[in-house]
Amino acid sequence: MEEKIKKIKSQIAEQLKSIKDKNSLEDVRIKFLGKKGEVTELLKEFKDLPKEEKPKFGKALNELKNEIENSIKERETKLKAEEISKKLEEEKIDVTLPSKKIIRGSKHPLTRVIEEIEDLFVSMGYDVCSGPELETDEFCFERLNLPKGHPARDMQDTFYITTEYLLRTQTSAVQAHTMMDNKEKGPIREIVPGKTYRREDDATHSHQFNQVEGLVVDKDISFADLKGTLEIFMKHMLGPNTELRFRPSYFPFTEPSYEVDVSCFKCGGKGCNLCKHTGWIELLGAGIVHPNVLRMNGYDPDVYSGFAFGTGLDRLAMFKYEITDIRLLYSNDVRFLEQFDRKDI
Ligand code: FA5
Repeated sequence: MEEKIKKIKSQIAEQLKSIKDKNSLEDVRIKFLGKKGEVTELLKEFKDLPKEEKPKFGKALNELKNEIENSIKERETKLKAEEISKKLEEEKIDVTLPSKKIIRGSKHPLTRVIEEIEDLFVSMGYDVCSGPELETDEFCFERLNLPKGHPARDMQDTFYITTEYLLRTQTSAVQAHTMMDNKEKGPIREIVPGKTYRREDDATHSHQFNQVEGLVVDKDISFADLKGTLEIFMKHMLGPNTELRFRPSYFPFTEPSYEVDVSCFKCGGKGCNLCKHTGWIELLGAGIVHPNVLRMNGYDPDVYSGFAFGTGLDRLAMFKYEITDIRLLYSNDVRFLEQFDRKDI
């Protein structure tokens, strides 16, 4: 019996050393302590021992059983610890590695230009207004002194939905809405940035583009007010040395009408590729609101006068950022959009 106990002790120590997982540990437990295990067999043999040997081997067997149970428990605890540290090792992250670069967007050049214009005019007491892009012939043309069949309609061909509904060709269409909606027929100071549409498509003309309209109606509004306002507007957008040149032109809704050129901000008026060596860049249409337009939209032209102007925002953005093809503004090419400063997002 003594020999057997010794042998089991050395066996168990040896076997527990090579245990790698819970299942093999359970196998060892069954091998020694299970129903037919080696220690259980010894306990059976114990019954047949002579009486005088029983106390000695009873104690030894009990000790053996406790020793095996403790060793298995100890091994189990170690296994668990090993498992945890293995898992931690696998999940280890190197916090010193550089992080993934977050790609931030940048504001579209048109958005920049629109926001810049809005901030300026709001600071001068103007409202920022909008109107429908799907417009009626009445508001886009008729109420702007362009009756059906008027030859000036040819300058602005558009997309007709029906004979009455069309995609507006100019933000001037909102002029009539504002005058009609103003029930008190009081003063108006508004700018209208928005999308406009024409049947055109090339490097400087797009079928969809953006304009900003300006309208002021009040008593005693004169050409001087228009000139001063446009000077502030253009100097703010293109630099303090910008000069303006008013050329007589024709728009049915203003009289007199002007096309307004700005001195080339790239060459300062000396002549360069941008201004086609003329020193001037054509940027705005403007004029004194035609009495017919005031009258048709509920204002008495003997009491009120006004000025209006309109400019293409795409063209303004193209000049400001030296963009050569208008289609780049609408092609959503990230390489193009990325070039604009991100500081002020
Ligand atoms: C007008 O649209 C007038 N409503 C402007 C106006 C307002 C005059 C108030 C008087 C009083 P015009 O057709 O010239 O005018 O267009 C104004 C600007 O829109 C042009 O100078 C140009 O910058 C821009 N524009 C016109 N067509 C296109 C197009 N297809 N693509 C891009 N920009 C365009």
